[in-house]
Amino acid sequence: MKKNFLNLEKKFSDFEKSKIIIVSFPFEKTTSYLKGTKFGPEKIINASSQVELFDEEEWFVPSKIGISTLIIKPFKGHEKALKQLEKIVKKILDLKKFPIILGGEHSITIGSLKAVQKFFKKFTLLQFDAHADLRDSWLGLKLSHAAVMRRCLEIDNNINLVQVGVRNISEEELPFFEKNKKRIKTFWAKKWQKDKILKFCQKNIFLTFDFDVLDPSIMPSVGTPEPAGLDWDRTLDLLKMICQKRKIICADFVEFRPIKDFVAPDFLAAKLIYKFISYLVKFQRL
Ligand SMILES: [Mn+2]
Repeated sequence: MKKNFLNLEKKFSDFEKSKIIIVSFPFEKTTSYLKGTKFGPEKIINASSQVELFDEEEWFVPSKIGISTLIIKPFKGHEKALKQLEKIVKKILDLKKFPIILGGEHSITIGSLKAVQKFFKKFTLLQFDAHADLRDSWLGLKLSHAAVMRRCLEIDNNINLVQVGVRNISEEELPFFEKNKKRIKTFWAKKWQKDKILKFCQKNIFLTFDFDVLDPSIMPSVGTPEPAGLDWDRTLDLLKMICQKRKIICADFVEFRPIKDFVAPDFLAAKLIYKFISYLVKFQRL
Protein backbone atom coordinates (compact mmCIF):
# COMPACT_ATOMS: atom_id res chain seq x y z
CA MET A 1 0.00 0.00 0.00
CA LYS A 2 1.19 3.52 -0.79
CA LYS A 3 1.92 5.44 2.39
CA ASN A 4 0.03 8.61 1.69
CA PHE A 5 -2.67 10.12 -0.48
CA LEU A 6 -1.21 11.29 -3.83
CA ASN A 7 2.12 9.70 -2.87
CA LEU A 8 3.43 13.15 -1.99
CA GLU A 9 7.03 13.78 -1.06
CA LYS A 10 7.74 14.35 2.64
CA LYS A 11 7.84 18.13 2.25
CA PHE A 12 4.15 18.20 1.27
CA SER A 13 2.86 15.31 3.41
CA ASP A 14 4.41 16.06 6.79
CA PHE A 15 1.71 16.04 9.49
CA GLU A 16 2.89 19.17 11.30
CA LYS A 17 3.08 21.27 8.16
CA SER A 18 -0.06 19.97 6.43
CA LYS A 19 -3.35 21.84 6.43
CA ILE A 20 -5.37 18.86 5.25
CA ILE A 21 -5.38 15.51 7.00
CA ILE A 22 -6.67 12.43 5.21
CA VAL A 23 -7.81 9.79 7.69
CA SER A 24 -7.96 6.27 6.31
CA PHE A 25 -10.59 4.55 8.44
CA PRO A 26 -11.53 1.20 6.88
CA PHE A 27 -14.28 0.26 9.29
CA GLU A 28 -16.90 -2.22 8.12
CA LYS A 29 -19.46 -4.01 10.19
CA THR A 30 -23.04 -3.52 8.98
CA THR A 31 -22.86 -3.53 5.17
CA SER A 32 -25.92 -5.46 4.09
CA TYR A 33 -25.63 -6.31 0.38
CA LEU A 34 -22.07 -6.51 -0.97
CA LYS A 35 -19.18 -6.39 1.48
CA GLY A 36 -15.72 -4.92 0.94
CA THR A 37 -15.81 -1.26 1.97
CA LYS A 38 -12.96 -2.02 4.36
CA PHE A 39 -10.70 -2.27 1.31
CA GLY A 40 -11.86 1.14 0.04
CA PRO A 41 -9.32 3.54 1.56
CA GLU A 42 -6.34 1.41 0.53
CA LYS A 43 -7.49 1.24 -3.12
CA ILE A 44 -8.27 4.95 -3.25
CA ILE A 45 -4.87 5.84 -1.79
CA ASN A 46 -3.10 3.49 -4.22
CA ALA A 47 -4.95 4.99 -7.19
CA SER A 48 -4.28 8.52 -5.97
CA SER A 49 -0.59 8.12 -6.82
CA GLN A 50 -1.69 8.33 -10.49
CA VAL A 51 -3.63 11.58 -10.11
CA GLU A 52 -2.01 14.61 -11.77
CA LEU A 53 -1.16 17.16 -9.10
CA PHE A 54 -1.68 20.17 -11.36
CA ASP A 55 -5.39 21.06 -11.56
CA GLU A 56 -6.05 22.14 -15.13
CA GLU A 57 -9.44 23.63 -14.21
CA GLU A 58 -8.29 25.91 -11.39
CA TRP A 59 -4.77 26.22 -12.83
CA PHE A 60 -2.65 25.57 -9.72
CA VAL A 61 -1.20 22.77 -7.60
CA PRO A 62 -3.54 22.23 -4.61
CA SER A 63 -1.29 19.64 -2.95
CA LYS A 64 1.29 22.31 -2.11
CA ILE A 65 -0.88 23.28 0.86
CA GLY A 66 0.29 20.05 2.49
CA ILE A 67 -1.83 16.89 2.66
CA SER A 68 -0.90 14.36 5.29
CA THR A 69 -2.37 10.86 5.58
CA LEU A 70 -3.15 8.95 8.77
CA ILE A 71 -3.63 5.23 8.27
CA ILE A 72 -5.79 4.04 11.15
CA LYS A 73 -6.65 0.48 12.12
CA PRO A 74 -10.21 0.75 13.45
CA PHE A 75 -11.16 -1.04 16.66
CA LYS A 76 -13.37 -4.08 16.09
CA GLY A 77 -16.34 -3.04 18.22
CA HIS A 78 -18.70 -0.61 16.53
CA GLU A 79 -19.06 1.86 19.38
CA LYS A 80 -15.37 1.69 20.20
CA ALA A 81 -14.46 2.42 16.60
CA LEU A 82 -16.79 5.43 16.46
CA LYS A 83 -15.27 6.78 19.67
CA GLN A 84 -11.80 6.18 18.25
CA LEU A 85 -12.62 8.19 15.13
CA GLU A 86 -14.26 10.92 17.19
CA LYS A 87 -11.01 11.41 19.14
CA ILE A 88 -8.90 11.50 15.98
CA VAL A 89 -11.15 14.08 14.28
CA LYS A 90 -11.24 16.16 17.46
CA LYS A 91 -7.46 16.25 17.55
CA ILE A 92 -7.27 17.36 13.91
CA LEU A 93 -9.79 20.15 14.55
CA ASP A 94 -7.91 21.16 17.71
CA LEU A 95 -4.84 21.71 15.54
CA LYS A 96 -6.93 23.82 13.13
CA LYS A 97 -6.41 21.39 10.31
CA PHE A 98 -9.07 20.10 7.92
CA PRO A 99 -10.12 16.42 8.30
CA ILE A 100 -11.12 14.26 5.32
CA ILE A 101 -12.12 10.76 6.39
CA LEU A 102 -12.08 7.82 3.98
CA GLY A 103 -14.42 4.94 4.86
CA GLY A 104 -15.36 2.32 5.30
CA GLU A 105 -19.08 2.08 5.74
CA HIS A 106 -21.32 5.09 6.17
CA SER A 107 -21.93 4.68 9.91
CA ILE A 108 -18.49 6.20 10.62
CA THR A 109 -20.00 9.64 9.97
CA ILE A 110 -21.47 9.43 13.49
CA GLY A 111 -17.98 9.45 15.04
CA SER A 112 -16.70 12.43 13.04
CA LEU A 113 -19.91 14.35 13.49
CA LYS A 114 -19.72 14.04 17.27
CA ALA A 115 -16.25 15.58 17.17
CA VAL A 116 -17.36 18.43 14.90
CA GLN A 117 -20.35 19.11 17.10
CA LYS A 118 -17.99 20.05 19.96
CA PHE A 119 -16.55 22.87 17.84
CA PHE A 120 -19.59 24.08 15.91
CA LYS A 121 -22.96 24.41 17.55
CA LYS A 122 -24.92 24.84 14.35
CA PHE A 123 -24.22 23.30 10.99
CA THR A 124 -25.74 21.53 8.03
CA LEU A 125 -25.04 17.91 7.29
CA LEU A 126 -24.87 17.84 3.49
CA GLN A 127 -25.32 14.28 2.31
CA PHE A 128 -24.56 13.05 -1.19
CA ASP A 129 -26.22 9.66 -1.36
CA ALA A 130 -28.48 7.40 -3.42
CA HIS A 131 -30.25 6.42 -0.20
CA ALA A 132 -32.02 8.43 2.45
CA ASP A 133 -30.43 6.42 5.30
CA LEU A 134 -33.23 7.45 7.68
CA ARG A 135 -34.27 4.04 9.01
CA ASP A 136 -34.59 3.61 12.75
CA SER A 137 -32.55 0.42 12.44
CA TRP A 138 -31.69 -2.10 9.74
CA LEU A 139 -31.35 -5.84 10.25
CA GLY A 140 -31.72 -5.13 13.96
CA LEU A 141 -28.81 -2.68 14.09
CA LYS A 142 -29.29 0.88 15.32
CA LEU A 143 -25.81 1.83 14.10
CA SER A 144 -26.44 0.45 10.63
CA HIS A 145 -25.27 2.36 7.54
CA ALA A 146 -28.95 2.49 6.55
CA ALA A 147 -29.84 4.40 9.72
CA VAL A 148 -26.82 6.70 9.87
CA MET A 149 -28.46 10.01 8.99
CA ARG A 150 -31.18 9.47 11.57
CA ARG A 151 -28.54 8.76 14.25
CA CYS A 152 -26.71 11.94 13.24
CA LEU A 153 -29.86 14.05 13.51
CA GLU A 154 -30.47 12.64 17.00
CA ILE A 155 -27.14 14.02 18.21
CA ASP A 156 -28.25 17.65 18.19
CA ASN A 157 -31.36 19.58 17.21
CA ASN A 158 -29.28 22.34 15.66
CA ILE A 159 -28.12 20.04 12.88
CA ASN A 160 -30.22 20.07 9.73
CA LEU A 161 -29.87 17.61 6.89
CA VAL A 162 -29.70 18.40 3.19
CA GLN A 163 -29.71 15.35 0.94
CA VAL A 164 -28.63 15.39 -2.68
CA GLY A 165 -29.03 12.71 -5.34
CA VAL A 166 -31.36 10.44 -3.38
CA ARG A 167 -33.39 7.94 -5.40
CA ASN A 168 -34.20 5.31 -2.80
CA ILE A 169 -36.30 5.74 0.32
CA SER A 170 -38.30 3.02 2.02
CA GLU A 171 -41.85 3.14 3.34
CA GLU A 172 -40.67 2.63 6.90
CA GLU A 173 -38.57 5.81 6.71
CA LEU A 174 -41.53 7.97 5.73
CA PRO A 175 -43.02 8.74 9.18
CA PHE A 176 -39.67 10.12 10.43
CA PHE A 177 -39.09 11.89 7.12
CA GLU A 178 -42.53 13.56 7.16
CA LYS A 179 -42.30 14.46 10.83
CA ASN A 180 -38.96 16.20 10.34
CA LYS A 181 -39.70 18.14 7.18
CA LYS A 182 -38.26 21.30 8.71
CA ARG A 183 -34.91 19.67 9.39
CA ILE A 184 -34.61 17.47 6.32
CA LYS A 185 -34.53 18.79 2.77
CA THR A 186 -34.15 16.24 0.01
CA PHE A 187 -33.06 17.00 -3.53
CA TRP A 188 -34.00 13.91 -5.51
CA ALA A 189 -31.56 12.80 -8.20
CA LYS A 190 -34.01 13.59 -11.00
CA LYS A 191 -35.33 16.94 -9.92
CA TRP A 192 -32.29 18.46 -8.29
CA GLN A 193 -31.83 22.19 -8.83
CA LYS A 194 -28.41 23.44 -7.86
CA ASP A 195 -29.28 26.96 -6.74
CA LYS A 196 -32.05 25.92 -4.38
CA ILE A 197 -29.71 23.70 -2.39
CA LEU A 198 -27.85 26.68 -0.91
CA LYS A 199 -31.03 28.06 0.58
CA PHE A 200 -31.18 25.17 3.00
CA CYS A 201 -27.47 25.13 3.86
CA GLN A 202 -26.37 26.92 7.02
CA LYS A 203 -23.07 28.78 7.10
CA ASN A 204 -21.10 25.72 8.24
CA ILE A 205 -21.22 22.44 6.36
CA PHE A 206 -20.27 18.87 7.23
CA LEU A 207 -20.02 17.08 3.90
CA THR A 208 -20.70 13.36 3.79
CA PHE A 209 -20.23 11.77 0.39
CA ASP A 210 -21.48 8.24 -0.26
CA PHE A 211 -20.02 7.09 -3.58
CA ASP A 212 -23.31 5.43 -4.52
CA VAL A 213 -24.71 8.92 -5.24
CA LEU A 214 -22.85 8.59 -8.55
CA ASP A 215 -24.35 6.67 -11.42
CA PRO A 216 -23.27 3.00 -11.39
CA SER A 217 -22.06 3.39 -14.98
CA ILE A 218 -19.18 5.53 -13.71
CA MET A 219 -19.12 4.21 -10.14
CA PRO A 220 -19.94 0.49 -9.98
CA SER A 221 -17.65 0.02 -6.96
CA VAL A 222 -20.23 0.42 -4.21
CA GLY A 223 -22.06 -2.01 -1.95
CA THR A 224 -25.58 -0.90 -2.86
CA PRO A 225 -25.67 0.44 -6.44
CA GLU A 226 -28.73 2.38 -7.64
CA PRO A 227 -29.43 3.39 -11.24
CA ALA A 228 -29.99 6.99 -12.37
CA GLY A 229 -27.27 8.62 -10.29
CA LEU A 230 -25.24 11.78 -10.72
CA ASP A 231 -22.56 12.20 -13.36
CA TRP A 232 -19.05 13.57 -12.92
CA ASP A 233 -19.65 17.16 -14.08
CA ARG A 234 -22.86 17.68 -12.14
CA THR A 235 -21.19 16.41 -8.98
CA LEU A 236 -18.08 18.59 -9.30
CA ASP A 237 -20.22 21.58 -10.15
CA LEU A 238 -22.08 21.27 -6.86
CA LEU A 239 -18.97 20.55 -4.78
CA LYS A 240 -17.41 23.68 -6.25
CA MET A 241 -20.48 25.80 -5.53
CA ILE A 242 -20.57 24.65 -1.91
CA CYS A 243 -16.88 25.44 -1.44
CA GLN A 244 -17.46 28.89 -2.94
CA LYS A 245 -20.53 29.80 -0.90
CA ARG A 246 -20.25 28.02 2.44
CA LYS A 247 -17.67 27.08 5.06
CA ILE A 248 -16.86 23.38 5.03
CA ILE A 249 -15.73 22.11 8.42
CA CYS A 250 -15.22 18.39 7.82
CA ALA A 251 -15.77 15.89 5.01
CA ASP A 252 -16.00 12.15 4.63
CA PHE A 253 -16.07 9.90 1.57
CA VAL A 254 -17.61 6.53 2.31
CA GLU A 255 -18.98 3.24 1.00
CA PHE A 256 -16.35 2.75 -1.71
CA ARG A 257 -16.11 -0.98 -2.34
CA PRO A 258 -13.36 -1.82 -4.85
CA ILE A 259 -13.83 -4.41 -7.58
CA LYS A 260 -10.75 -6.57 -8.13
CA ASP A 261 -8.55 -5.49 -11.06
CA PHE A 262 -11.01 -2.78 -12.12
CA VAL A 263 -9.14 0.42 -11.45
CA ALA A 264 -11.22 3.07 -13.26
CA PRO A 265 -13.58 3.60 -10.28
CA ASP A 266 -10.59 3.60 -7.88
CA PHE A 267 -9.03 6.38 -9.90
CA LEU A 268 -12.32 8.27 -10.18
CA ALA A 269 -12.71 8.17 -6.40
CA ALA A 270 -9.16 9.45 -5.84
CA LYS A 271 -9.54 12.20 -8.42
CA LEU A 272 -12.91 13.29 -7.04
CA ILE A 273 -11.40 13.73 -3.59
CA TYR A 274 -8.49 15.70 -5.04
CA LYS A 275 -10.90 17.93 -6.99
CA PHE A 276 -12.74 18.58 -3.73
CA ILE A 277 -9.41 19.48 -2.10
CA SER A 278 -8.67 21.79 -5.00
CA TYR A 279 -11.93 23.70 -4.44
CA LEU A 280 -11.26 23.78 -0.68
CA VAL A 281 -7.82 25.27 -1.14
CA LYS A 282 -8.98 27.75 -3.74
CA PHE A 283 -12.17 29.00 -2.10
CA GLN A 284 -11.87 28.38 1.66
CA ARG A 285 -9.59 30.01 4.14
CA LEU A 286 -7.84 26.94 5.50
MN1 LIG B 1 -25.98 5.03 0.13
